[in-house]
Amino acid sequence: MIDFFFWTTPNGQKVMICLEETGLPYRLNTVNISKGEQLQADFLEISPNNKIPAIRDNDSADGAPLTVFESGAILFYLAEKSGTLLPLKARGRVAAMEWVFWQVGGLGPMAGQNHHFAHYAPEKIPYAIQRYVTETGRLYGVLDKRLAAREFILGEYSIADIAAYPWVFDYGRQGQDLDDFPNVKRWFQAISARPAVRRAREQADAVNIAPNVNDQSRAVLFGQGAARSAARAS
Ligand SMILES: N[C@@H](CCC(=O)N[C@@H](CS)C(=O)NCC(=O)O)C(=O)O
Repeated sequence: MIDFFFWTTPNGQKVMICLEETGLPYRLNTVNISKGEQLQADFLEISPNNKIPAIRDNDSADGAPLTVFESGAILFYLAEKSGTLLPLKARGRVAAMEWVFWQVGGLGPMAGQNHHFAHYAPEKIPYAIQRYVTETGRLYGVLDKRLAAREFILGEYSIADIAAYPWVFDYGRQGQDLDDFPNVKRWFQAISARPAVRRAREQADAVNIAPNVNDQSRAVLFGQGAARSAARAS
């Protein structure tokens, strides 16, 4: 059994989809990041960067519980454990690394800042909003080009698609129009129709339908800073 530490965000959704696709048995543990549950000591033992998602595999290969934080690392771990969603040959594996790293280092952080400045920041800063809407659009364009000659990012459906999909899910909130990216649109519709993806969405909606952003959650999520990290560590 895998313990899955989850909240209903795109990064949490990636791992939820992956678990549903692989069929690996798991137990859902919610970590309400708006209330600061990611800062509790037992969670920090598993995820020292105080972020979801994280997992603990209680049936790891060597028999001892194995914890994994960072969504990209978790996707690779689950794909390898299940023997699915990852190409077997070296070239395909390299492409999987390229596109999962592209998502965790590019699409995720840029779309995340896009959400932040457009929807969560207490003041509207036009330059910041424009900067991240433009960069998100550029990344959609990169994905669109990649998908022009392929059904999915690596050809076959894989963890590269699972990594990117939840970050495209909110395209409207990111100031993007999928009609500008026809290959992304086709890809998005194909993934949205997958039963595992639907199950993952239903589970997320059952946990938390409305995003909970208020002054208190803003203080928890956006007021951490180095001083708080140091205080926690001591
Ligand atoms: N690079 C990390 C990012 C994870 C992340 O940003 N998680 C957010 C939710 S999507 C979180 O837990 N935030 C809580 C916090 O910052 O305190 C990953 O890919 O796993």
